[in-house]
Amino acid sequence: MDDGEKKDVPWDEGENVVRMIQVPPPARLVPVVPPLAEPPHEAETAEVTTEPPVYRDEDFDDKDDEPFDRPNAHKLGIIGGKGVGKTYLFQAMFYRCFAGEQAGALTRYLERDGAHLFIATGANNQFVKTGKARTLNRVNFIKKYENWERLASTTKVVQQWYRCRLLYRTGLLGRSRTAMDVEFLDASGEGLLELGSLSASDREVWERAYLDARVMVFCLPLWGAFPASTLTEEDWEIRQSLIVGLEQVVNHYKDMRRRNSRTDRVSTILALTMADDRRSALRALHDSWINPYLQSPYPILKQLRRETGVARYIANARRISEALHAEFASSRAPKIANIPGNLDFGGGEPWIVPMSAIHGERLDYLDNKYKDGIDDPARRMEVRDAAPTPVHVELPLLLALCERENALM
Ligand SMILES: Nc1nc2c(ncn2[C@@H]2O[C@H](COP(=O)(O)OP(=O)(O)OP(=O)(O)O)[C@@H](O)[C@H]2O)c(=O)[nH]1
Ligand SMILES: [Mg+2]
Repeated sequence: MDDGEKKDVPWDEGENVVRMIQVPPPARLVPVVPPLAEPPHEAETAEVTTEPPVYRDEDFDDKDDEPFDRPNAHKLGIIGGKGVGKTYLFQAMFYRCFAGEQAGALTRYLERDGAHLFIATGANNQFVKTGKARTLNRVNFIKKYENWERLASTTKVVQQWYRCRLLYRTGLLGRSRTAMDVEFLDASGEGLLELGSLSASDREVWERAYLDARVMVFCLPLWGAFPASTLTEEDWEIRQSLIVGLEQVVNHYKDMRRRNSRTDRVSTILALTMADDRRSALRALHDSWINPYLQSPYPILKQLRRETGVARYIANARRISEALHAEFASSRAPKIANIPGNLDFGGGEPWIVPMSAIHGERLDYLDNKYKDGIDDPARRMEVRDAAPTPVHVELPLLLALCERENALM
């Protein structure tokens, strides 16, 4: 039986859940982003063979000696099983914050040039000791993402530790300046997070990365939770492994807290990644919450900059989250219905946020069209001026900010 097959919830009935993003954009702003190319007929999810990120000297802006560990860093953990979109999500988050003016709902808070990126260099080759922080060249960091190059799956040996420092304004008049350091371990789903059993050193890395995180983002592709009935046999199998992977990751997280007798409250976000993917059954959600943003992001980003924009955005996000809670609760499959309840670590049930880091069909289309790879001049021409559009990836950062300032949540 098709255990996960769902009828769409009536997203647009009653109160108009996402009225804000359905407002037609002003005509003159529409051409800013070229329309997305037609998807290929057979969208393949290519096996990733690209090189892992190896940072060279030119990737660093300077060689400062700042320690990576800062006692008042606000830790945000992003975890999930293999291939759920963690690496893309972090890239997309940074891309969205890079220019404060284009940071959507974060624009109101972010300083101009308010997003900075550091990488831990490790100490004595011990990954668990993060050592010094080196400033990363931000333009190089997002280069592959911006050029639609497929990012490699994160293996255990290429895991990296990042810190994204967001300088922002607080206070009634926005005159106080402060910083939030978001730490992110780009961990390997296969090599660390969803391992069947963890070694002592794996546990150390887990604890170092996630024990003190105030906000935890658990990733699961939207289509994995709510698959369309047209899924292929292969996709059904992948879907099963996505759900097994999430359960494993949550078990490790719970064990870690138990081992360390931690009962402190952690806010959780269930990131339903890849919400642009057609394999999801929730087409109305896609059409109202993802697609308008994907098609013309700039008018929406502009609306979100306003104070009323932020409040409405959070209100809309809350309604989407509530509707998805109802959707999970009504699933016929216990393994799906149980997911939100499994993510309550004293901070209440999670916010559920469908998001898209990159338009997957276009990524597949470019891979299929340019077999000669990324250096094909025609490909370069095609991707120039048509960078990916991250959709709602800034919400976890906004929620983390609210959490830190005890506001809005
Ligand atoms: N449609 C769509 N596909 C995505 C998106 N993000 C990632 N993907 C696809 O999912 C694949 C895996 O994404 P990653 O970000 O590498 O996944 P990960 O969670 O880091 O996986 P590991 O590094 O193996 O733990 C990518 O190669 C893309 O094909 C998205 O927002 N939309
Ligand atoms: Mg990865």
